Amino acid sequence: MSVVSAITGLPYVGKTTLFNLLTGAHAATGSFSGAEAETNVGVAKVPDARVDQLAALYRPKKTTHAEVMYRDLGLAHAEKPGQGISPQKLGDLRTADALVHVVRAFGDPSVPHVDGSVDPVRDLAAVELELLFADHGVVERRLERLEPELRSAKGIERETKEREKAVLQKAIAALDAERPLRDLDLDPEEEKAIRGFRFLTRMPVLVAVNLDESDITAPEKVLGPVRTAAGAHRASAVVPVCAKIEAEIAELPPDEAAAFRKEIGLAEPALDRLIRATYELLGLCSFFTTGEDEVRAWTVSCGAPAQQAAGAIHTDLERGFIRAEVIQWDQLLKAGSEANAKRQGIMRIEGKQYPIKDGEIMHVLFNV
Ligand SMILES: Nc1nc2c(ncn2[C@@H]2O[C@H](COP(=O)(O)OP(=O)(O)OP(=O)(O)O)[C@@H](O)[C@H]2O)c(=O)[nH]1
Ligand SMILES: [Mg+2]
Repeated sequence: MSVVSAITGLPYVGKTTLFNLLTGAHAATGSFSGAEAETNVGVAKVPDARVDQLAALYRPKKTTHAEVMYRDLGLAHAEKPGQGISPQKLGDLRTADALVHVVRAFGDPSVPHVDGSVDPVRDLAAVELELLFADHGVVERRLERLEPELRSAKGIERETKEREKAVLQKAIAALDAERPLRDLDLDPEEEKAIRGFRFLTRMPVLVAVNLDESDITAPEKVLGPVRTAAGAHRASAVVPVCAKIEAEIAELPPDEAAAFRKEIGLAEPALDRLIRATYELLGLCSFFTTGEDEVRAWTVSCGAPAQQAAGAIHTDLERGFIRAEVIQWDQLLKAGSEANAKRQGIMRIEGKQYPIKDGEIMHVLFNV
């Protein structure tokens, strides 16, 4: 699986600047046309030093990092909530795995703010409200259409629709109270009944707080209130970024970039922080396949059964899965080679149900 993150937020908060920084793209910034512009699409390589170390051992023909796809889509500054997202952008949002909300915390007077002042907590609430309205509209329309359908439905079909109606009523009650659907407790059956709607307020949210350069070394003053606001809801995380300066740094050669980061007090690139938070938020892990041809990282849900994880590589491997040879990446590095690891008995044989862990190397034996 390749993870898809949708970058959203009010106009002119630094979404495209962040997108460029993450994906190495050069999409136009500062044009104030994000809401009308086409969605920018780009791919970020997931930084993973383990992959690089494994590549140094195997010296493969090809080294492939995992990827996260980013979509940069603007919201219009709506007079009334519910008018800010165009239908096409709604689709781009709904089909993502996670949202990245960019909120502006930088003061720069040369960059206008649509609401006249810098207030990341207010902006966060404004965007949430916009998403709430979008979901509310979907639930309302579906409930209206369900009534006549229910009158003619029978048997199992009727039961299914009754269940859908009950969950949608729970949903609308939450939305009426301005609670995002992430906060709704649903059992697996209920979850299944509404999964297809891909509600925006049920998606995990990463709040990227676009800081002033001067706040990098002591960001909590700014981040604290955002953490409190975001933390009031489930499935959310807060990550500081400094989009403009970090985008400039990302253009430098790696050693110069590292020196510059150190100088201004940034411990690591924004990409590393954002991707780590995304994986944590979505409960994702990486496992590796290794060999002379390719060393490669794959993304799966943490604890996925080995057979299902094999499906990330190829459906044949899942279908014809027999067993897997598994070892933690650092144990293999310590052993120096797979042959040594086998001799030492630290390369284990695992079956279909084995829950894969972060950092494991897996060789799948299969037969189709
Ligand atoms: N000082 C400062 N300016 C920034 C920062 N991030 C972005 N900007 C500036 O803010 C303006 C808007 O940035 P964009 O990245 O285009 O913002 P956007 O959210 O994509 O805007 P739209 O797509 O038009 O809604 C540009 O002039 C950027 O250079 C930052 O961290 N600090
Ligand atoms: Mg933009």
